[in-house]
Amino acid sequence: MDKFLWGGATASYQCEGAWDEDGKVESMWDRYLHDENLENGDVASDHYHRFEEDIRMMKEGGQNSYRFSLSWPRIIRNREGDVNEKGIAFYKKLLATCHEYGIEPFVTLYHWDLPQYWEDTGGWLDHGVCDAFAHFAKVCFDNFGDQVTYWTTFNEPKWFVVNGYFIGNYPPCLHDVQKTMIAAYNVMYASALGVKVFREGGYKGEIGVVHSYTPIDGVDDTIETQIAMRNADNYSNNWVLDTAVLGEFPIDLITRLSKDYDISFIKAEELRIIKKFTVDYIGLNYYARALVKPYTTGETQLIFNHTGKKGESKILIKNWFEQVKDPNSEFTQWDTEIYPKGLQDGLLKAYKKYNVPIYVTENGVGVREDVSVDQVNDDYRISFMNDHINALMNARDMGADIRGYYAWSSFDLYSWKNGHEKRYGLVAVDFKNGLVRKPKASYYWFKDVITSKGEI
Ligand code: BGP
Repeated sequence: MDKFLWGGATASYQCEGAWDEDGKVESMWDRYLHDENLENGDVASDHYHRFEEDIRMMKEGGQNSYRFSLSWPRIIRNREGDVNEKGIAFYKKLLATCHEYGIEPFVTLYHWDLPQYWEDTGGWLDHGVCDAFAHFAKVCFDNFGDQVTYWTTFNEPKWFVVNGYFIGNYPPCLHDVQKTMIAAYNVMYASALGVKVFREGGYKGEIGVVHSYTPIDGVDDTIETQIAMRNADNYSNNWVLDTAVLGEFPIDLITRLSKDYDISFIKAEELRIIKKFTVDYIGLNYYARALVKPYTTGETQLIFNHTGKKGESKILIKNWFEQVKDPNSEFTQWDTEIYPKGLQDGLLKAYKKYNVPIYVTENGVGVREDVSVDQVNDDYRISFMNDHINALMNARDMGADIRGYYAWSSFDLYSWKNGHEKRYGLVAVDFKNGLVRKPKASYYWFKDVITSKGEI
């Protein structure tokens, strides 16, 4: 058995900065945040220039892996698919540095920074983007295939599709069920195309998908609640995981949607590709579960907390489900429930259903922190990670094939729409003071955990 992967995760837009350097073109997030005059990732953690220091700190922190994403607009210059050689050179250098320090790269192709030249014609609503993604994937496999063993097609299809097209808090900021369905379909088809290119090219290694996993619990065991739970599971999990692993969209979900919406965009020949090219593993990002109950009387209300003022979030979908708060649970300033047991239950459930290796590809807690001190004493993060790592180990002891754990995030970085003050890092980045890096207490604690558990 390969070694257990221990590390941290990041994403290109959230940490690299250098937003227009060395031939990188605009991404949809560059355009959106600039146009809206919101805090952006133009500089972020400046990982583009400081990756050597960041990777060295990973090594010194006992980690053996680093999960990060490649920026499509840094690698492909235009709709014709021309390659930016400077972008390729950057990632080759980054990957070589990982290997120099004995850090196994775990590489995501798409972590939300779609090139603006695709967003201009509808982004994930434009079916042409699927083949463009396959081309981008091939360029990456061809150029980095000898440096990478672990590939991920997409980070969290559910999160960027639902937030972008249904809730409307991420670009392109739509509230449109029909468009949400089309974007979701195109993303899952593009993911299968990525797997197809990988298999047909005979590249070495494994390819998977990373999902924002929300295990579902119900408030009681009535049949109405069980229906609400199934609805919530279809909304949150099944359309990504069933499709990527089993090769099928959940048929009850499609049947239900087909009553009110047009599903003629689903093509038989594309369903055959989805069925044939399934993933080797799943990456599960776990922040919290959802506790749900039926919701039949009021209107749909979707409110996402981007301010860090407790109590703002709402997910109520008419005739589907309502997400409620467990009065016995603790919640973060951003309304995320702290519920480690959900990770244990969720891993066991996912392994039983899908029977493929699982990596916990993100887990962490976002808080405001004063990073001007010599060392941030983030005991809340230590306790959060400790409880979640124990939950992972329990699931593993109970038979689930779990092969890695990644803290979100390796170091402080930009948080989508929240700016830089919602911090998750094991290493503090002082954004107001020269981007100086300082390990937090959790970094040293994590090192001890890795050393004591070893290559389990
Ligand atoms: C996941 C994303 C990450 C990261 C994390 C924390 O959904 O994959 O990119 O941002 O969540 O979320 P946030 O920054 O919104 O608090």
